[in-house]
Amino acid sequence: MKMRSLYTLVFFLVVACSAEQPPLLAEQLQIARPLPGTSMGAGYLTLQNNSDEKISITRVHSPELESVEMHESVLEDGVSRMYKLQEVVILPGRTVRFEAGAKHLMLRYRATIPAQMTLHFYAGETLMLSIGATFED
Ligand SMILES: [Cu+2]
Repeated sequence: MKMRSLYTLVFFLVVACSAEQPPLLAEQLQIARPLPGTSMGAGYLTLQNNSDEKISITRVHSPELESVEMHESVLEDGVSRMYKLQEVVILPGRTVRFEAGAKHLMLRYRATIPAQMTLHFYAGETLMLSIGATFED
């Protein structure tokens, strides 16, 4: 995947919780444009748990996209496969990195690629984090 086509900018961070310090922070968001002829692209970021309780992300949703899944790439007998994750647990004070070849967001686009998108991270029914992204070019 070319780095040139793989870039986004975070333009806002909103936390749904009323806590003074956001329990969950996102950093280093990078979203790959879908490969030509496909509707799928990967998303990478770091999630940091600033709270003193574990956070279990069970769902990611974007109104602008067809679907978002949490995936993990695993090397099995020399072949890279990816699996859907039902949850990603972030322990208190720790970070979880979504990156190439490991955990990642799998974004399924609609026919039109949006210039901007929002991603909502849920722990059960609780909205933990909303981030917005826009393609830079
Ligand atoms: Cu995937």
